[in-house]
Amino acid sequence: MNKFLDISPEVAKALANNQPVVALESTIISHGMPWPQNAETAKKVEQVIRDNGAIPATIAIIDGRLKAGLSHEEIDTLGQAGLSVIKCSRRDLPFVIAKKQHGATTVAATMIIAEMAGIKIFATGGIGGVHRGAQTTFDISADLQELAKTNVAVICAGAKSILDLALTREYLETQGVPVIGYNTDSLPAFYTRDSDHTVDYNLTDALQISDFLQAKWSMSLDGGVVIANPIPEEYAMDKDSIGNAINQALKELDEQGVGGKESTPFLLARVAELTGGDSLASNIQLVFNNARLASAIAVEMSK
Ligand code: PSU
Ligand code: MN
Repeated sequence: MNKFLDISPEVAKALANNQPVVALESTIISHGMPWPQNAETAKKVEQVIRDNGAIPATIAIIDGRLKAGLSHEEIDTLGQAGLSVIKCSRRDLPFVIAKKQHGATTVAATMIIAEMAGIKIFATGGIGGVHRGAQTTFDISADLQELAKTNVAVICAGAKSILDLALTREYLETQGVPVIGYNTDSLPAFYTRDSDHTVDYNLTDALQISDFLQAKWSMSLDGGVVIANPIPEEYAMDKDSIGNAINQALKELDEQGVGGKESTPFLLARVAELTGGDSLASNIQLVFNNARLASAIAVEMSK
């Protein structure tokens, strides 16, 4: 095992007994939602995973240690610290480890640590992708490169249309990353159940998804899989109002010259503010929904 990694006793025991385990990220806690809803959601999502027969492993960096499995106190620490915690993608991990700091892991960094720990299934809200205007800014999330090489399946509600979804699809295709729709032919766009884009394959139950993952990794076709699960109908948002909020947030991003790793948190926060509490409630529900599907897949994988 990696010398910087701590697997919690509960997660270690589950992995040793081939019981289902679902990884969770921590940038969604520190940078994706406001305190205290962020920590409350992080704890509730762990409970949803337990209720669905799997063991949760929230992943983060605490005092320079890679953690697979956090205590409630550690979740509170990250939630309360919010944006002051270092948002860690692949390139940030060595710094935070060497400096013995706390770090909140993005989809990319969570995949890296999940793979180190031996966890194959990871539930989150939305993945990073190719940003609008990437033709000139080159702003492409490191999540996509991680999906190209690290063997972890990411169950998400698609990607927000703060991104260029068409370019994100093209990038994933080039990198050989399959995009599975769970009971949908359309790529979900986080707050809305569909978009103008398709998925590669529509699979309709956890067993089919498990068979797909086993086939991919048995052939040593390295890399991740995006499993896109539409937000439940009753929490889906109106396309126009969410579209307007996203356009406004993108305009402010441009005006204020925000770039680099700050872009995504800036856009997430502005969209949440502009849509009021509605989008936060939807965001929380779609994470629970993804945790349920991820648990069902992890249960099938462990059979
Ligand atoms: N998209 C969301 N919610 C999030 C994120 C993205 O709808 O919380 C977070 C995830 O942690 C994701 C990261 O991995 O932002 C991507 O950041 P960047 O674009 O800087 O790679
Ligand atoms: Mn970026």
